[in-house]
Amino acid sequence: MSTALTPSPADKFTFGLWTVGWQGRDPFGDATRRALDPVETVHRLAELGAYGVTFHDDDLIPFGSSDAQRAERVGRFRAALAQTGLRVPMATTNLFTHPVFKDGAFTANDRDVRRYALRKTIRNIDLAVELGAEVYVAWGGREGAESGAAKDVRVALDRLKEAFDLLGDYVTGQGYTIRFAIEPKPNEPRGDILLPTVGHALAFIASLERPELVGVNPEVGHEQMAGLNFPHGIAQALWHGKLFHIDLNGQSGIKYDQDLRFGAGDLRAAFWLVDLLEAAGYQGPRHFDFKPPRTEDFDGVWASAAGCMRNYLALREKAKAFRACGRRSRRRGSTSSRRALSRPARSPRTCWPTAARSRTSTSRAPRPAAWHSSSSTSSRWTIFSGFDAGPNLLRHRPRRAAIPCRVRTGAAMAPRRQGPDTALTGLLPDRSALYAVLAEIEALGLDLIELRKLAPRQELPGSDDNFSP
Ligand code: 3MF
Ligand code: MG
Ligand code: MG
Repeated sequence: MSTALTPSPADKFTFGLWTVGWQGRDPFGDATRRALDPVETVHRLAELGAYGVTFHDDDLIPFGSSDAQRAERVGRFRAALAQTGLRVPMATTNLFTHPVFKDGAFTANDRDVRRYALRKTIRNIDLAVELGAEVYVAWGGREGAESGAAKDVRVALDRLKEAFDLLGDYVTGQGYTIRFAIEPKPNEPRGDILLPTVGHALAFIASLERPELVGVNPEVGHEQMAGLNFPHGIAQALWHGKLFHIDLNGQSGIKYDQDLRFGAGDLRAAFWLVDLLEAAGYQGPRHFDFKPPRTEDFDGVWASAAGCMRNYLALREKAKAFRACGRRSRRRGSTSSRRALSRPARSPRTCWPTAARSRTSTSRAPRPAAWHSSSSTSSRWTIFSGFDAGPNLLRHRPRRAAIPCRVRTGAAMAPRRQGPDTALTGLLPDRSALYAVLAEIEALGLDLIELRKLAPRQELPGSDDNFSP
């Protein structure tokens, strides 16, 4: 098999315990497969070349377990992770299976249920952080209604906001760096679910007390169930700097949530999705939330998990070939290239507003999915970039003492002193290179304050007049 199609941990493929562990139960039929031991899952996924595994609290620790049973289950899981090197980049809460959540969890009309849902979530956040998770997904499958009289939607949204504000206070108070990702879904199991699409979730997040802690975890099939264009939703999430995580699977049009393996269903949308994620420099896990068909035995389960990864890699190869083809046509003078499309309408000096002047304007700057501003940053950065082979400047002004410049991206940016600042200059050949630099800044825990594009061959800004810290 071609190595390009052989998954390795560097590809960052992850699977939920509940995916390969799905026993085939559906609204009309019982289980067709036995339960899988999470330890077995960890070993099998590692053998297949996955990077990590994710879980709902109840996937790992069956609901109602005693403290001793809990400790034993977590201990065995931890040991399997240590043996295989598999990571746990994300965890989530099951707030939908137990009958207590029949009317919702964070938005249940019964206050005791809301309080219990928060307690259950907080308990699992503690475990997620212990296991090294960076993202905590929240899918509100029961937050909805079948009847207009059953829920006051505006009050329910108040309750949802209260829940995320409280969870944000909790993780901040604990000193955790974990961030939340809301997973939208239009319906199923409720007739209508709150925050049904990526767009609804993005608008909701802006109303929170700590919006920087919350992003989205869109799922292919969930948007496609509503007939929406998934890559467009992802592009907008990236544009807002809110793609904290992603659920990959397949769906054949507007019907129930099929959770097919990735690449099945709308293959064309899957291609554009992979092309987008790769071009945007998305750094997060490629997480599969799929269901192996209930007609399959365990050979089929693992074959379909392998198929998800192989399909992603095949589409990644196709996207590379497609982009290489674009580069060749650009050399022949075509204007229908990504570069041409990314050329702003406004003049180059003003195309991305200065974040330092208006904090909200940072939302307009392209950034890697993992980028977010952090209050614990030690330095502030300015980046000037000219994709059109013009000069580029990445300028860094330490708030306190100067820190060594450690940004070493393929873009080969050279540090040089400019008065009190350290500037990095170099050519960024394209947006991907810029995203790589931004990702590195993110990895260093620094705060981006300005992103500005220069005109081709425009002089590098030499004076502080061009620099607005
Ligand atoms: C339902 C889902 C969920 C979420 C999961 C993670 C059971 O359609 O997609 O899977 O992804 O709860 O938050
Ligand atoms: Mg689904
Ligand atoms: Mg999902």
